[in-house]
Amino acid sequence: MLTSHTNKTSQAPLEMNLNAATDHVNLEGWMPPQEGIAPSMRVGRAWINILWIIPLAVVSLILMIVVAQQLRTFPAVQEFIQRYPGDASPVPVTSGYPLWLRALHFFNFFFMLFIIRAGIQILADFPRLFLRRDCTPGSEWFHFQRDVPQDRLWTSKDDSVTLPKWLGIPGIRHSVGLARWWHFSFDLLWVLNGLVFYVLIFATDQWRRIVPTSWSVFPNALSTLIQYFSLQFPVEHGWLVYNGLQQLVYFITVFIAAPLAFITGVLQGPAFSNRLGLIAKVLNRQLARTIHFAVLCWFLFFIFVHTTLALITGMRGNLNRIFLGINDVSSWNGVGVYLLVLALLAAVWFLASPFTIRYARRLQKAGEMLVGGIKSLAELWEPNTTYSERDISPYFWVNGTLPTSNEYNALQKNGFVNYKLRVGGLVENPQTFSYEELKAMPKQEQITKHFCIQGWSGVAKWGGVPVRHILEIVKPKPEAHYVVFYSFAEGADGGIYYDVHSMRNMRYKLSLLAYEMNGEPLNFLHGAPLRLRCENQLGFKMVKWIQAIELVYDFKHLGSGQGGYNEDHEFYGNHMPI
Ligand SMILES: Nc1nc2c(c(=O)[nH]1)N[C@H]1C(S)=C(S)[C@@H](COP(=O)(O)O)O[C@H]1N2
Ligand SMILES: [Mo]
Repeated sequence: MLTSHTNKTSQAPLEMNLNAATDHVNLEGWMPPQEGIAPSMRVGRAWINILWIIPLAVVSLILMIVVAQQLRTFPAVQEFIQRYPGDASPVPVTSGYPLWLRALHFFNFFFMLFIIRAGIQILADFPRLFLRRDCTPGSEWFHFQRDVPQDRLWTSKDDSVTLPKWLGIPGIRHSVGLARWWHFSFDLLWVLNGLVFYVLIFATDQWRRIVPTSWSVFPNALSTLIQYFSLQFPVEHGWLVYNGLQQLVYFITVFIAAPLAFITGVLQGPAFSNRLGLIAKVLNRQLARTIHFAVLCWFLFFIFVHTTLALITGMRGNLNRIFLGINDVSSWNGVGVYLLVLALLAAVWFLASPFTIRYARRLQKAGEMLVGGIKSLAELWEPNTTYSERDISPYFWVNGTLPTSNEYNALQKNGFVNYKLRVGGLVENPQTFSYEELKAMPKQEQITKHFCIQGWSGVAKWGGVPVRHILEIVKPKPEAHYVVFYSFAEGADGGIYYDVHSMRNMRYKLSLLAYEMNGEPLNFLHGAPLRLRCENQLGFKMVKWIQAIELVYDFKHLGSGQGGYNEDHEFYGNHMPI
């Protein structure tokens, strides 16, 4: 039945020019590795290697110890510590460390390890952080990549760097597609885990451990801080109440950092950002990305301090509580379980990257099953955020593999006067449109923000024909469910670049076949003569150098059947509103 829909279309030959990809990462054909530079941060005009933080932290730790020990010799400080010994809550928790709490604590940590590793991999795909949405090279505040070369075309793919396999997942260059499946799938599990945690702590008395109920939490926190730094630790009653410092830090981690990670995560996606207007203009993608990174730093700091203190302030007691739920300071059982858990985590840690490379397609499919549907709910929301002329970015990154065919070169040479856009497939009225005919159609202009999967963004003004106008002319048949865009250009791995969109997305007001950018004819690098704009999707779905459009019932027969070139070859998802 499928074939009856797909045969005899005018694009049948194009379909043959697609190529199938392997189901694993073929390391020979993959982007060659490229090292970055030490992560550096801008301070004024200078770039400072952030690894200086390590010696700086050691020196400040020593200083703080000296200061705290001095402080404790003052009678006023001693009185203060006596008055505020540390414990923050007047009401003790009576339910101990129930199994659900210990399980959620473990899963939280387990998910986070992989979320963090995959997150760093995503960052390495565009290893610069900006505050403003335009990503002009040189205006970043953080990077681990050299300055953008001025003497050659430097695409955003060129910018990606390789991470060690033990750090990133999967640790190969430009593997954002695969890293995102880990990141998003475990995000979903982490969010669900966190929601169950929120519900259960308030359904029981566990919330008292981490939610301050009295202003005395602040003097108690200060007092505990002095006590920790002076190396005479406060008396622990962790089974019953946490001290002020613990309470504040846990509260920030659970109720501020975690929700902020979620919010700044989804705001980096085009569907939310291009729908939420003002919010997205203030909390633009790059600011959201920067805050997302700051939250990562907080979590890394927290995990380090939390585990260090758990081990140095009564290791056996702490581990018995959190692993076994018993209030026993002398048994070694908790330590044994902890070591077993560490061994398990280490095994999974080192298997994650090779597994991802070997079973890339399965990972893509599993991720699609787990989060694909939920993510694509965002597409029900028509994108409507547009910008004004003065928001247009001074710099707009270029991405992708440029067209090189003789056919394209010939068309380009004489200004596309012989260009013919073919629109066929499951339509009542297959058509070809010349460049002149397209320009004579009702023109729409829109100033919108572009979101590349790698992390950069930019605002540009696009002028062209709304896709819905073309659809009205060719009249889709009822069984046309998807719209395929074929490029003149090949993809990085050979075979022509294509992508598949849902009918719904193509009917949205801002879906545009653009032949102008910023008031000028679309130039070669940005997709001349025609490129797609679909404002609730990531950039890779917006095919440049379009040669034909085909309406189809399904896309399983195209390429490797994943719904687009990068879906086939780089294991991206087909719906990409986030
Ligand atoms: N034909 C073709 N279209 C393509 C690509 C490509 O490689 N080939 N890259 C995509 C990606 S990943 C992005 S982010 C945008 C970039 O558009 P720009 O170069 O105009 O910024 O084009 C998309 N369209
Ligand atoms: Mo992209």
